[in-house]
Amino acid sequence: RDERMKWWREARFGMFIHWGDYAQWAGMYHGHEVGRGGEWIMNRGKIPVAEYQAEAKKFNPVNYNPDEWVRMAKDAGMKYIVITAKHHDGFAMFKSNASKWNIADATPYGKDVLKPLAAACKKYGIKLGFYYSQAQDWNNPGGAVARKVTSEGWANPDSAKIDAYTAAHNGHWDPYQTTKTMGEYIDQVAVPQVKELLTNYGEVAVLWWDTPTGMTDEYANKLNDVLKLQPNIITNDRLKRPNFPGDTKTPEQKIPTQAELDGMDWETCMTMNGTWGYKSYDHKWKTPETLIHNLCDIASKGGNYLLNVGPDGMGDFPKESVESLKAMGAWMKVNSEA
Ligand code: JFZ
Repeated sequence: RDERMKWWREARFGMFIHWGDYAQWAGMYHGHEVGRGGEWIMNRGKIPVAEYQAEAKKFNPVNYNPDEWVRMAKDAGMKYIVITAKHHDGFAMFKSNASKWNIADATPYGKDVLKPLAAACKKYGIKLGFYYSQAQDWNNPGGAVARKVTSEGWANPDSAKIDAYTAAHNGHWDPYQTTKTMGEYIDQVAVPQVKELLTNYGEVAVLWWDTPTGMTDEYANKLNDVLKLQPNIITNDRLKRPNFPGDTKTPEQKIPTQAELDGMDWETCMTMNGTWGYKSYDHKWKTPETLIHNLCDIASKGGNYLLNVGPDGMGDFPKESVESLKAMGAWMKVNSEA
């Protein structure tokens, strides 16, 4: 284990990338600003499956330049990247044979974006990891939905009806979502897709699970077994609690105090503004000074800082993120030995 964790413990600083078809919605639905993370828009807006999938026919991020993305990470002093291979909306950012709901088959862009990212990471010596939403999936039938009601999103005129439906259907809001069981979803989509991710992209350094809604030990074991395809992979504590602690703890949006540390490896993930996935109107940007301060605080306590970028629907990093990454890189150059 110590051997496997070595690079990660020395890394200190990585880039989280939340990018999916939700980026082109940019936090807006029918002219309404939808609350919370931009990557949650389908759930918060209770957007019907057919409508959400139709919009993907416009997702065409022609500005996507993985070489530039990896260079920005490297110049900032980051040692690894973790990208959302599939977030809760179930949209695979890779060519998948397990579901047509993927960037190669469902969009005019028509290409796997992880392949060229893996190549760029290899070129620049940056480790690559995949975030994979194993339980929640709002478009592949049988996937789970965290039980949240629509009133937290926007004032949908049908919210009373929608709330009643979701309460009766484990959070699902579209009948299509429950046309399969979660067991079928795990066997037909989640397990095959994780196999694809751990087979087709060379070395995968990290598998970052998230929100274990509805997970059973049986499902978790099936997914955990797939990790054997990458013997050196590092995984987090969100596959299923408490029986699958993984290698790393994942405090979110906060830095533990010295007293809270318990000897486990940990990684604070954090947004630069107030959202993981791109929102056009979120301007709550942390200053570069705050970000540098956070990095020092985390490094001094022995943790890692996984700092998020939410590229937009064209494939560009927000300009504020680019500026902050530059500022952090300049500071790193002066203040680190490596
Ligand atoms: C999850 C996702 O729902 C979210 O969209 C994003 O990807 C984030 C990194 O992870 O959100 C969470 C998960 C766990 C906690 C809070 C938000 N938590 O443990 O406090």
